[in-house]
Amino acid sequence: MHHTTDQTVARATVAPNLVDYEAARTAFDWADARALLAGLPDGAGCNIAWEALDRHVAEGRGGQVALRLLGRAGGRREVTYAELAEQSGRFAAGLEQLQVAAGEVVVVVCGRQLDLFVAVLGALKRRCVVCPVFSAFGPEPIATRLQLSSAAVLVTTPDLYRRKVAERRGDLPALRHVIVTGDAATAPDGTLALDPLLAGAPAGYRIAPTSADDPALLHFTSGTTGTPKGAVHVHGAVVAHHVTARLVLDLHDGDVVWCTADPGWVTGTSYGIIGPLTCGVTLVVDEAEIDPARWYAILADEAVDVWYTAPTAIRMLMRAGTDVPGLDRPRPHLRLACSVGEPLAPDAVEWGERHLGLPFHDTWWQTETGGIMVANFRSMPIRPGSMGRPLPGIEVALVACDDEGDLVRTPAGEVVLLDGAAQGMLALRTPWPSMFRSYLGAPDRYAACFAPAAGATWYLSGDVVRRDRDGYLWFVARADDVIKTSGHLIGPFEVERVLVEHEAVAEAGVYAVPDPVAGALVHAVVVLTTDTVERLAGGDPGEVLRSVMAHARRHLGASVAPRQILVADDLPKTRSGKILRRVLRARELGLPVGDLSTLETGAVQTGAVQTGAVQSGAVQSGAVETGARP
Ligand code: 6R9
Repeated sequence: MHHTTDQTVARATVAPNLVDYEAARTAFDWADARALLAGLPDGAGCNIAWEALDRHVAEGRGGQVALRLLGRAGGRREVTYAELAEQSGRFAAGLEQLQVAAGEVVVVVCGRQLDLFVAVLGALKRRCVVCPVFSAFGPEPIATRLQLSSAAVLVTTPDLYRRKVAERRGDLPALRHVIVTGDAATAPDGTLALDPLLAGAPAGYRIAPTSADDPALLHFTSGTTGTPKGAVHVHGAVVAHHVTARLVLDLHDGDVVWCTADPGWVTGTSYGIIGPLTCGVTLVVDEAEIDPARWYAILADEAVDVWYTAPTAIRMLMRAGTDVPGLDRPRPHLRLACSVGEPLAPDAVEWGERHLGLPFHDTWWQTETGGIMVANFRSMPIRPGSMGRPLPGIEVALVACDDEGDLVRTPAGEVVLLDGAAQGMLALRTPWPSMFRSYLGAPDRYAACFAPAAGATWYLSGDVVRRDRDGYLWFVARADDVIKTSGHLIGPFEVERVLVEHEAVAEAGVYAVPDPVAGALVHAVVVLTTDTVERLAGGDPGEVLRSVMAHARRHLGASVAPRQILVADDLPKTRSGKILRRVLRARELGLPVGDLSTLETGAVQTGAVQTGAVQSGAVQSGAVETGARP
């Protein structure tokens, strides 16, 4: 299917949902946004799955295509709103038959396939708390999330179960049911097959009354220290998913929408499932990994109207060059391309304009915010490199930080809000519908995210940004040590913990180094226990490092494991014993260590000697580019 229409004409026929930013901001009211949703019949409350599916069926749009699933090996399958509503209802009824109660956690570890949508939306109908987990994680991060969530149910594939969960099943006493995709013939021991479960469950599931404050989604995210944090979102978050999908992604009736994010991450849930489905559009879902020629074919053949992707993917397309087949195809439908997850450099915005015929519009948000908070709207001039301006209904502030990046507090414990053009930590005035309501089992960590100022309570994002005179926001840096690699947030502690589990590793420090495509790569420095090196490898640290690398990849998965591991005699630490990851990074990059030595007078140990290095399995005498791709 090739389109010959003039691109600008086709696009111009669709007026933006947000025409005038200032006017929309002034007029906005969350009550009006709430009124865009249907609500459960008979005033029974607000349920995400109802808004995403059954609402459309009830209003006569059940025949509309909800999902267009593109198979890894080719082939495409369309599923209507009515079919997805029925299948997810059957899944909810199946959970009921298994005596899975409202409020229990259902973890979904699954590729981008139909079953994932059935399970996520079905579990929401049952009023379970859905926790999507990235299927490329290794056994360790998956087990950690199953444990921390006390999941009652896991939905996965037989293959993922065998490779990543089976051996850890004994550590998961709360896990009562593992449901695997497919039929009984391929279901491993100790699991239930999804297909017979759906076939045996009754159709016509009726969603029980659901409060907007009932927990609905659990997304694990990473901090600098400690275990991953489980951010809990409620059913009422759908108000924000919906209105931001309209105002920022500019979704209109009949649109074909492609969100490239994996549903194992928050973008893949908020905008790869919920927001677009509540708008009644057709979602393109590609099972395969990124491939430039495939992606250009999808944009053209599927007549994608709105595309939501990430800087790491855009950089990959840019790197692949302009000879890739399909880049020059006409895309008369493509009306808007948006980006999220990392800083979007001006050259990426301009590359879109030159080669796709339209610039990328950057958006900013986090797992904790649940939905887009800052954006370059379709109708607003883009300032390349800027994240844009706050959403209508969202008030931002910049909070003063000192030279070390710590928040400045008044004696009364308030933070200090900066006026006008300034740089500080980005804060959001509470509340808004998709604001996270807790970190599961960690009330202190939750409380630490908020601070009072100017008669309000502010959520502190942890991102340092600059605001220009016109209110556009520009990303500066994270205030903490978390690593964004290929758009995925990785906590250094989770990696360090696995490294030190290796018998030869006494200590480990994990940090980010910049990478032109992935944005950042995970690197590690380890201190080896000399006697173990002697015993295991006759004194050859290279051989031990190879085994540390293999250990990391086996337990963490290749997307989380360090790309490079160096050996040092010791790690730089603060007086209180915290690893100075920023120093490790500065050392590797040959950058000045900065003011840290004055901050921690006499406490920064220098002089760590590199005695070996290993990169993704190969031992190198120095730092060598692997060219390996995520
Ligand atoms: C949605 C998502 C959140 C962190 C956030 C920030 C970084 C997101 C960005 C951006 C620069 C943007 N981030 N959008 N940095 N420009 N437009 O990514 O959620 O995985 O929780 O990550 O990602 O550092 O704090 P999450």
